[in-house]
Amino acid sequence: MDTAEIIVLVSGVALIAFVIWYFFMGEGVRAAATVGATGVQQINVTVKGGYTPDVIVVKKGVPVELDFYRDEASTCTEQVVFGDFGISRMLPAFKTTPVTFTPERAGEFTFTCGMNMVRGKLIVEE
Ligand SMILES: [Cu+2]
Repeated sequence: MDTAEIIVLVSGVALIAFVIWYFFMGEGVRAAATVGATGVQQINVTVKGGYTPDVIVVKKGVPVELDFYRDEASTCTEQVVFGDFGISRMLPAFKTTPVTFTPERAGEFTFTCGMNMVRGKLIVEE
């Protein structure tokens, strides 16, 4: 093989890897909150260039505690906003910040960073 063939081969493999990553990761990570002994639906969310999980399923009328661990110092994600719930919180880097509220209506709600760039979805079920 000469250099040109190697370059073609390497970029082909990289493209395939990207396509696989795109289709599997593009769907996002979905998680349901678990109800603890205190009756609160708790879930841990890692903040690093996005939210993991980025689709969170909770039940209506039950208090929710989302514990955001911000695993980066990039200013993009320093704030999380739940517009539909009138909530906005600063997330200090490398710390866990709890966001608590009780969803009183079912539906799909978007939460974002302060610039509306990084997004996640909260699904409230009946
Ligand atoms: Cu941002």
